[in-house]
Amino acid sequence: LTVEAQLRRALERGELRMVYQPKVALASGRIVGFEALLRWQNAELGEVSPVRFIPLAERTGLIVPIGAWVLHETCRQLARWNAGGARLRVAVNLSPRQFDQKDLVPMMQRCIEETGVDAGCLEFEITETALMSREVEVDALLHAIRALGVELSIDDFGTGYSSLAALKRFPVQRLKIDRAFIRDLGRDEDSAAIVRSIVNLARNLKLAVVAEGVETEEQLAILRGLACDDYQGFLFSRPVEADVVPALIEANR
Ligand code: G
Ligand code: G
Ligand code: MN
Ligand code: NA
Repeated sequence: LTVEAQLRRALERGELRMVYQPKVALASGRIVGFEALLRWQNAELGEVSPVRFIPLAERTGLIVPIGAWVLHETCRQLARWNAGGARLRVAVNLSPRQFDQKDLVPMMQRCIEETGVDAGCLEFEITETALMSREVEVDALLHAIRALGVELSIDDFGTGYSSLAALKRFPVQRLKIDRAFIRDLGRDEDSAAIVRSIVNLARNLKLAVVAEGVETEEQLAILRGLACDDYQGFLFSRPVEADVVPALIEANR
């Protein structure tokens, strides 16, 4: 079987699962939420990286049923984690191919209703490149998604070409600084200047700002000095299996 044929069967065979990477408030060190990340374990292919199969899913349109499964599964977990009154926020990645799905917003609404998740605790991450490639139509779609009560963040920020006008107009609540800039923090001064500029830009636009790919204490110290809100990265935790999440939260209290 080709990889595509294998991917077509992955859903019905139960080969997909979500893992969750904590996002932590810089000031308090508390877990504020997670990013949900898709994993595919196949008998023949082993564990296939999303870097490989997400583009395939996008090309073939499989991202539509897979994206619906991702959202339903994540909402189901989030509703359970928050059942005791917690208000963890979980972010799901949206592919630009899903923008073409006619019933995208109704599908999202169904997920929220069926799982009973608090929409205010759900977030979608959309890459800056995806947003800017189709600025005009995307605008209305973002407003429709936002009207569900969910939050929106711009992923991999700093790698695309957002106009300030677009940033101001899009109904987004958060910027995620691309990890390429975080990687070079402490190594080159340009990266520190870029990160500082993004944090200031977010402040001025009243957006929250998250650093991704934090791997060292040095990077964390620099981010703290810049008053970045939250961070995510291997330094705190790699993405973990769903059943590990409650213990991780408990240990972080
Ligand atoms: O999990 P990992 O860090 O290997 O992810 C690699 C890439 O795959 C990232 O760009 C991430 O955004 C993307 N990705 C992971 N899970 C999902 C998902 O559920 N949906 C979409 N559209 N992209 C995902
Ligand atoms: O593009 P997106 O931000 O959705 O990508 C998330 C990806 O980043 C996942 O594949 C995740 O495994 C990866 N990731 C998360 N933390 C780190 C980190 O500290 N270092 C590196 N190199 N990758 C990370
Ligand atoms: Mn992401
Ligand atoms: Na990212």
